[in-house]
Amino acid sequence: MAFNDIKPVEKIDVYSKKSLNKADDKLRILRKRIKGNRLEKSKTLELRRLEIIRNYLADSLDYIVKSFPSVKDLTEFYRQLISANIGIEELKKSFGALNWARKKIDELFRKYSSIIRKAKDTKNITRARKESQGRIFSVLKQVKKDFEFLESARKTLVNLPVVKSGIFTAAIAGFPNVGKSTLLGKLSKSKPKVAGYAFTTKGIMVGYIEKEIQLLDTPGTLDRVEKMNWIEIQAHLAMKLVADMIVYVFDPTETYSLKKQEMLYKRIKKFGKPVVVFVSKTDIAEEERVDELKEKYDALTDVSELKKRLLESVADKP
Ligand SMILES: Nc1nc2c(ncn2[C@@H]2O[C@H](COP(=O)(O)OP(=O)(O)OP(=O)(O)O)[C@@H](O)[C@H]2O)c(=O)[nH]1
Ligand SMILES: [Mg+2]
Repeated sequence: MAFNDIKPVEKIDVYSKKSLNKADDKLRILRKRIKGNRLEKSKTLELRRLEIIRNYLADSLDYIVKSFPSVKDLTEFYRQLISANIGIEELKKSFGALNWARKKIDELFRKYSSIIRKAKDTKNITRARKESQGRIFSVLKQVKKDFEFLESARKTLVNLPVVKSGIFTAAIAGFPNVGKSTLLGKLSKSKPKVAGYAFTTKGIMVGYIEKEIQLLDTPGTLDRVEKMNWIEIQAHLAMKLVADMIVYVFDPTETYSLKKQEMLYKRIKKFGKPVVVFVSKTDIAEEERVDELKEKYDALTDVSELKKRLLESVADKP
C-alpha cells in the first residue's frame, strides 16, 4: 500500500478563490461571443459562472475523497496504524463531511440556477450571484476543520512505511543500537541509516531478498508494552500483523544488558511466530559471550547462514 501519491489538501480559501478565478477566466472569453439583450446576456453569463464554480468545487471534493485509501481496502496492519495515529472513525467522519458539502453545493447550484433563469431584471441576477456564492462558500467553511484534519492525516500517511502484503516477511527486531539496520544492509540491497547511537531508525525500513522475502528493519524497541510511542507502535504492529518470521538480534557487547535483551526476546516470542536469533558484532564481542548465546538460542552469527535459513523458511511455508 502506498500513500505517497495523495495530493496535499489545501485550505478551503484556496478552493473558493480558485473557483472564482476559473469562472472569471472562462467568462472573459464567453462574454465576447454571446448574443442577446442585456438581460439574456447576463443570465447566460451568470448561469455559466455558477456552473463553473459548482463543477470546480465538486471535482475538488471528489478528488480529495478518492485520493485517500478507502478504509475498507486497508490491510489490518494499516488499519491499526491509522487507528493508533489518525483515527479510523475521524477519517470516515471527514469523508462524510466532504460528501455532505458536495451535495449541499449541488442543491444550491440547482436552486440559484432556477432563480437566475426566472429573473426579470439584471438586479435580481446580481443579487442571486452574490447570495449563491456566499452560501456556497459558507458550506465550505462548515467543513474547514475536516479539510485541515485530512491534510494532517495525509502528512502522517505519506510517512508510513510501504509494506507489501502477500509476500513472505521477516521482521528484524531487537534493542536499539544492536545492529538491526546493519543486518538489513547486509541481507538486502537496501541502504538504511546506520549510526553508533540508539534510536537511529525512526520508522520501518523495508528491504528485499530477491523477490521472495520482504525484510522489515524495525526501530529499536525497549522492553515495554505500556506507553509505547509511535515508533514502537509501528514496530510492534509490523511484528504482530505482518511478519511471518522474526529475526531477533542480540548484541553481545551489551550496549544494553543481555538480561534486558533476553526479556524483550521473551516478549517477542509471545507473538507466536518463528524466531531466529542472530548475534551481531561477533568481530568485537567476547567469544565466550557469543558461544553462550549460540548454545542457548541456537543462534546464527553468519549473515549468509541467516539468508539461507530465511530462504528455506519461504520454501517451507504452506
Ligand atoms: N563492530 C561491529 N559493529 C557493528 C556491527 N553491526 C552494527 N555495528 C555498529 O553498531 C552501531 C549500531 O548499528 P545499527 O545497525 O544502526 O543498529 P540498529 O539496531 O539499527 O539501531 P537503531 O536503529 O537505533 O535501533 C553502528 O555504529 C554500527 O556500525 C558488527 O557486526 N560489528
Ligand atoms: Mg536501525
